[in-house]
Amino acid sequence: MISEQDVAFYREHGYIVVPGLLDSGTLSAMRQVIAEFIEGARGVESHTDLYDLEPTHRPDAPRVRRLKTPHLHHEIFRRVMRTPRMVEILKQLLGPSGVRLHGSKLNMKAPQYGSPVEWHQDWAFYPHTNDDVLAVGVMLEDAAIENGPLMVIPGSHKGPVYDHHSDGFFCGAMDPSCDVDYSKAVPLVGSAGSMSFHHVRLVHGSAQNVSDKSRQLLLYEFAAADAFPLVKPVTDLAAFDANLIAGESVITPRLADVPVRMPLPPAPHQGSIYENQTSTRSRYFTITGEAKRPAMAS
Ligand SMILES: O=C(O)CCC(=O)C(=O)O
Repeated sequence: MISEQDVAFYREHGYIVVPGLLDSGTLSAMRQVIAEFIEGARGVESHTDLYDLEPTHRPDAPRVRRLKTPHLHHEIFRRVMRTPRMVEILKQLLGPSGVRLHGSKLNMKAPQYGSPVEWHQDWAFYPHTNDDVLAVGVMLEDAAIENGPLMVIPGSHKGPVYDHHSDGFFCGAMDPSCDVDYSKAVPLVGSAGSMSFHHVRLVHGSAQNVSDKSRQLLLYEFAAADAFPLVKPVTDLAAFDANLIAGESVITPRLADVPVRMPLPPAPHQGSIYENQTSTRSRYFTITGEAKRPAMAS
């Protein structure tokens, strides 16, 4: 449980960081599993249902940018997704109807070349019937200012849904010249085992990792049980309900007066936010050094 002041902070600013939610045994077990997954990318030529690869990836020198939907690929991610202390916090933040997993991803930022993520709102990707929806960032390694932590614009979850289009197609990135004051960005830093919670409408992004320290961030997207997705409408209730981690099945979506801009027509480059964002016309974060050079043979 978090305090009433913490809940009020989340409502006001759109995020909160809670330290020490994951124990060191679980963290090291996850690191082992992840190392095996990364090694499994050896020989892989291009993106798959599991791997999103860095632009400098080579089959003989694997560079993995993301594990897609890790909870579908290993039991440990399904277990962590039900961490009791995290679920209690989700119930506090998402309200009484219950909590449902919407999706998961494990973003890796390897030293020197780990890719940036352009400013965006998750809401632009997956609007729901109400915005009691958030993402939990499980820090699997220390997140510090130098290794490309998630950064957020406090209070922006109360503002508009920004245009994430380029040349008439969704591109999953905001135009850096829009009216957001990026000087107000707050880095969500913490030691391994901490978790951040950020509102689905909060503007956020992160820079390339140019440090010598890796940054792995496991993201779970959770929605209130009565928030129904607008982009891929529910047709299989049993499959939908299988993702409930608290509460009961709901077939009466709660409709809130929320601004929605559909991610349509779809981005020309599919597969991940990194791929979607390749079609943006102007970038905020620079891509430098190692991330630009072809990978060296190991
Ligand atoms: O990994 C990061 O730093 C940003 C992740 C993010 O915002 C996303 O994948 O939607």
